[in-house]
Amino acid sequence: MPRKIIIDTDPGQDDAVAILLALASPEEIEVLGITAVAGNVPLELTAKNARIVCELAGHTDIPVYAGCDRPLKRPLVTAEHVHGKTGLDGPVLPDPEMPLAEGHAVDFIIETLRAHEPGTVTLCPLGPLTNIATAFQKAPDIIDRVQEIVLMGGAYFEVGNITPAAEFNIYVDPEAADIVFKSGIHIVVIPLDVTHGALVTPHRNDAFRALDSKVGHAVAEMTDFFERFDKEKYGSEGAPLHDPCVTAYLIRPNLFSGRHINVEIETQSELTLGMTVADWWRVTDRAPNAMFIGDVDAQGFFDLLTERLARL
Ligand SMILES: [Ca+2]
Repeated sequence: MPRKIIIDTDPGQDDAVAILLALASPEEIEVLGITAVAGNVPLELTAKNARIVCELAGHTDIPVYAGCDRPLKRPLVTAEHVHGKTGLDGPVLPDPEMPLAEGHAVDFIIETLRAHEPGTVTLCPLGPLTNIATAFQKAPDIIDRVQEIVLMGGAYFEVGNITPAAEFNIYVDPEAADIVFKSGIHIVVIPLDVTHGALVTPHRNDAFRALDSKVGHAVAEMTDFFERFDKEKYGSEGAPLHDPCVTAYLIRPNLFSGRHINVEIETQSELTLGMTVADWWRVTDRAPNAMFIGDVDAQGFFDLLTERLARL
């Protein structure tokens, strides 16, 4: 039985690849819907980009909802410096024809969790956690119904990418992240420590291009685009592909390894706002609340990704 998921996302080229991987993997993943949130770019664009990606995958049947347009308590911080003005800079893709689904993303999350048997729906946040936290605040009864949360966010050894101390998704809405990490739900965290090991090397990007399909070319061009920024920033041989690690984890969890530890979110300090304070070395007696992933079989991940994208 495929796992039922809701993808909560702020596309973003890497979000796009994560969505494509999910839609290409119906044996393992059933996408109940996609909820857009403000993050890499403003909501209007993330809601549009999510539909562009569904159409690219030939999946206009997936409902896409627009959600929260700003963090719970703070002004929105965006990342056009990484993702470009549209959020999906790189390939030339047509504007979507499919409309947004009617209703608010938060209500879709609430109604979907209430409509399914408890413990059968997984949430996959790929952006700031605003939609998820808002749903938990509005309908606390759904918290116990969530099977698991598998999210991209945070960092321990790699520390920060938007500030020296914080990863972008958590930094943008630390109060929302705090609510999610304190929810008691089993959380799998895919931090920068992992994604910085999943670099799109020229050889790996050539493999996408060699698929010689609309999807293969689009993914290669997306990666070409944000690679420029990351290569310059990190001096690495390619850009990390963050969000697809979430959907890859759902398909092949044994590509990943980590530790069940306590993770708390800094919401007060100006200096370290949005830091994921991860007790990797278990130096406190704070109760574990997350499976914090520390390592990925990078080649296994790229082999899976290329094999699945070939299906679209
Ligand atoms: Ca994202």
